[in-house]
Amino acid sequence: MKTTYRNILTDKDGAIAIVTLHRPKVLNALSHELMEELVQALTDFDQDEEVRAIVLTGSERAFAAGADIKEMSEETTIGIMLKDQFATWDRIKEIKKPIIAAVSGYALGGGCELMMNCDIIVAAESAQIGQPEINIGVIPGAGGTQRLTRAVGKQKAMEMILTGQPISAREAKEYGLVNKVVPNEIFLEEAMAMAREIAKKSPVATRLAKEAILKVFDTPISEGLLFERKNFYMLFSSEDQKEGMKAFLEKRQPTFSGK
Ligand code: DAK
Repeated sequence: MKTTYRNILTDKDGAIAIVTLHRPKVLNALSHELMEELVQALTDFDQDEEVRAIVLTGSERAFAAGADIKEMSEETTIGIMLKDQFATWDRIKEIKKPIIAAVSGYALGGGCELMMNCDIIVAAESAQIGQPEINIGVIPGAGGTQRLTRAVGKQKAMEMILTGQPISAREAKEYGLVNKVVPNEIFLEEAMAMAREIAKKSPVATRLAKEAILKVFDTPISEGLLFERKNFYMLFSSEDQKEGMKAFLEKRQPTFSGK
C-alpha cells in the first residue's frame, strides 16, 4: 500500500481510515493528481481487512473548493475527452466500504460533488456548500445536476446551480443534503464517532446495505426491492448473521468476524 502522497494525507485509527485532502494553498482544489491519489488511497483502504469505515475530510477552511480551475482553464472539448482524466472520478463509486465526509469550510463545485459521493456527511457550522460552476461559464460535471437534484429537490437545485450561490450548513441540513451540523471544533470527531459506530457492525451486512441503498439511484423501485431482498437472503449464509441473532437472544453484544 502506498503511504506517501503529495496531495493527501492518510492515517488509520483502529478500524477507521482517515483520508485528508491536503492542498492548503489552493483550498484543496481537486487536481487530476490529487484525484488519482485519493482514489488509490480509498481503493487500498477498501481492500484493507482491518478497515471498516473511511472518513474523508479536508481542512477547517476548505473541504475542497472544486476541481482545479488552473488545470482546466486551457482545455478543449477534444483534448479533455481524449485525455479522459476525469474518468478517475467514476472509480469513487466502486468503493464498497462506507465513506463518511467530515466537511468544514468550502465544499464547492467538484468539492460538493465529492461530498455527495460519500455515504454520510457531517458538516461543521462553517461549511459553505454549493455548485458555483455557472460563475465560470460551465455547469457541474461530476454528477452535481443529478445528485444534488435528488438530494434537495428540483427547485433548490435550480437555485443553487443557476445562481451559483452556496448554502450554509444549516440550510443544507434543512434540505437533507447533510446528515448533521456540529460546532466547528468537533466536526472531525463527530465523523469519527459515526465511523466507529458503523465499524462495530458486521462488515458483510454493512457492505450489502450500502450496495442496496445505492441501487435506488439507478433502478426502478421494483428492481431495487428485489435487489434488497436478495442481499437480505444472502446475509443468512454469513457467520455474522448467526452471531448477531444469537447474541441478541443471549442478551449480549455480538462479535462480528466479517465472514
Ligand atoms: N481551482 C484552483 N485554485 C483555486 C480554486 C480552484 N477551484 N479555488 C481556490 N483556488 C485558489 C485561488 O486561486 C487562490 O490561489 P492564489 O491566488 O493564492 O494563488 C487560493 O486558492 C485561495 O483562494 P482565494 O484567494 O480565492 O480565497 P477566498 O477566501 O477569497 O475565496 C473561494 C474562496 C472558495 C470563494 C474562491 O477561491 C472561489 O470562488 N474558488 C473557486 C470555486 C469554484 O468555482 N469551484 C468550482 C470549480 S469547477 C468533472 C469532475 C469535476 C468537475 C467537473 C467535471 N468530471 C468527472 C467530468 C468539477 C468542476 C469544478 O469544480
